[in-house]
Amino acid sequence: NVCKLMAKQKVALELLSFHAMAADDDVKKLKKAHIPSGKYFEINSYAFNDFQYSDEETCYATIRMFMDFDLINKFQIPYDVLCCWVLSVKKNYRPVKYHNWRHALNVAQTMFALLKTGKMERFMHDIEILGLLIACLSHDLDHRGTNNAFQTKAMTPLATLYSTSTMEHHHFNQCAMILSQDAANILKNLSPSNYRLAMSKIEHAILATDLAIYFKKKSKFIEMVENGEWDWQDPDNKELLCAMMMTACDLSAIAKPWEIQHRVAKLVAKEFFDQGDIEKLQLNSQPIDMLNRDKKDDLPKMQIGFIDAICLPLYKALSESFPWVKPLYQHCAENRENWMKLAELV
Ligand code: 5BB
Ligand code: ZN
Repeated sequence: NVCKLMAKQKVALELLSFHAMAADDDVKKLKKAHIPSGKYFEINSYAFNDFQYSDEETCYATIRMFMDFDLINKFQIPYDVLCCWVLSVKKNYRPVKYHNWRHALNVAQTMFALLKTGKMERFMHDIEILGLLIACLSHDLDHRGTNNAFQTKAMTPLATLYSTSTMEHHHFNQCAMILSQDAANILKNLSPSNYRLAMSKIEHAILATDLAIYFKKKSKFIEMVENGEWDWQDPDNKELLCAMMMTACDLSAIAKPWEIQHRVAKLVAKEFFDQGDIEKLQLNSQPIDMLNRDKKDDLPKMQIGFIDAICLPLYKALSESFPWVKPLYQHCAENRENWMKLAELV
């Protein structure tokens, strides 16, 4: 297929110019740094707040998560390789308003909290914990602040290359590219079979962050939970559970304390409106309300719709099978109340 080949070539060219590994000096500096405790970062808390930390500290918090799961020992990750990987991942996020490195860190931290505070660790093998952490940190790599529908509408090379889950395939590709660099390959000491297993877990987890995939899978999950069928060791069920966990983490800004949720929602809106502006000006099309800055007063109403249709059902189902996850559900419900007040619906 000539069209696809050309798209591939175009994407490859784009990557050559953008793709960046961490600089040697930055790796050396991070390697020497003292890593503060998990307590310092409140890394176990569902109320983790990245706004208070410097860029350096976000790297320390990331490394702390690998330490506190003992992944460095268990998978023989050379410490300088871990430092290089973290810095390279961070560098391959773009400075867009919402889908940036801070979002990736927050998603990974919520996964950490689900596993530790939510006590879901006991359902996972070490390789799954490693895969989930890597997937969370990598799941939006090289996001351009525009969604899948935009890629299709604007006929970007990425949309030609991947017709469904366009961005998510690209995020995984970026993730694999960073890992393919020897200096950043934190999986280098895994056995070949474990390596393949980790990569396939990572791929599934990243692709699961496409909301379209979530919509396809959620009914089965909710049904299983309602029927009290909780054999999470069954491979199919485990894959479904990991997918639901990825979405729960990806959307977890909605389940933060109100001050954080309010601030993040405004960042999400800004990024959406930037896309809407491009659609108006470059594609000459009328963006949907969510992307249209003329509809910015509808933000509280949209958040309520988002919470009711997507977030609350997910956190409810998760906390029914994992009671220690309940705080996410409660925060989300509280935020719904606050948005109701702002929408002047109460
Ligand atoms: C979400 C699904 N979408 C295809 C249509 C719109 N909906 S929504 O009505 O539930 C909606 C969600 C509408 C507005 C929203 O934000 C306005 C600022 C949101 C929303 N989405 N609000 C949030 O706080 C967050 Br977090 C999110 C998730 C954003 C990332 C979703 C990436 C999807 C890419 C396809
Ligand atoms: Zn995301």
